[in-house]
Amino acid sequence: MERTFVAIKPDGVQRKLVGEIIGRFEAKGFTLVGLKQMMVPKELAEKHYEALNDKPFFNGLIEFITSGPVVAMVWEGDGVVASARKLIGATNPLASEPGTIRGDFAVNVGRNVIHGSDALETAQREIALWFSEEQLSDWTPTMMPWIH
Ligand code: 3AN
Repeated sequence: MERTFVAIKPDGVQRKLVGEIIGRFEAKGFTLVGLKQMMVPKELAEKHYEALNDKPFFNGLIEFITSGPVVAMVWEGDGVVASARKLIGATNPLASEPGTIRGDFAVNVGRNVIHGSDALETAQREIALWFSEEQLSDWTPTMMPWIH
């Protein structure tokens, strides 16, 4: 089953958007298999964003992502990598459609609330970077007869 990595950035946590964002992924039908709030070590931030390390905004991005708690998640479901990107919206919130998370809650590309893996291989890399195997629950809602 497909999995993707999603992280609510420090601005999203500061603005109390955690419940709203988790609710959108649940309502869509995806399954939460990993969740933790953490202060991000600088080394992890630099590895996560290593593809952007030649960009002029790289240092500011690392400073921002390590400035407060991040809520890191792994979501599972059919087509979840591309679908999560749709739920999240375009990188620049001014270009994100209303109805998307960034379209509804953000205006600034440097404070765009949330990250989602951009492809299947990226998702696998990011999940392995942020989570250990034992931090992920291997489950499906339908395997639990006491609620279905
Ligand atoms: P996405 O997060 O939509 O995959 P990327 O991978 O191009 O977009 O950028 C990663 C992060 O870098 C963005 N979420 C954003 O926080 C930051 N970023 C991208 N472009 C800029 C920019 N022009 N100025 C400041 N920060 C940026």
